[in-house]
Amino acid sequence: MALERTLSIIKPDATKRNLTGKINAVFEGAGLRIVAQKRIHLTEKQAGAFYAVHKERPFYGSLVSSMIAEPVVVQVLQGEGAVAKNREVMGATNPADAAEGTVRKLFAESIEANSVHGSDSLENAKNEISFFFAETEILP
Ligand code: RTP
Ligand code: MG
Repeated sequence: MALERTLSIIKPDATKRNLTGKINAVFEGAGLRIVAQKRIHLTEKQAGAFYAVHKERPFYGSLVSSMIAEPVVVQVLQGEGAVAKNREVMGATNPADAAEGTVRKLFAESIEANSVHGSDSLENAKNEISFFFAETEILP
């Protein structure tokens, strides 16, 4: 399997509950290395652009509002097959469907306040990483 990078966001519901370290411990325990990380407060424009793919979905407005309610932690995770591995470690979008031991099973409050975002393909990962990070900020 190839060494990959994926974009992860620890969402406002989790930063608000001081869960950044606990979530990072799950990532690191699964063999994902945090090679870049910063805490930022997204603007409405940034959150709207980041989730533009969901623009027509009924939950778009509320998703954008929830993402700007509190700071988030954006990070680049690196590892063998990192994109799929991170999706596995995150668990299903709805925490009610998430497997035991996954971040969403452990920490998410609801389908929307589901604690983490993770890129869903290698191509999207590249685009999402460059949305937040310059190459010089990524230190493997
Ligand atoms: P993500 O993109 O955040 O990593 O999660 P995902 O692929 O599992 O979920 P996706 O379908 O891409 O949806 C993006 C985020 O929108 C919120 N959502 N709300 N109310 C709803 O029915 C609903 N569905 C999705 C979630 O916060 C989800 O993570
Ligand atoms: Mg998604």
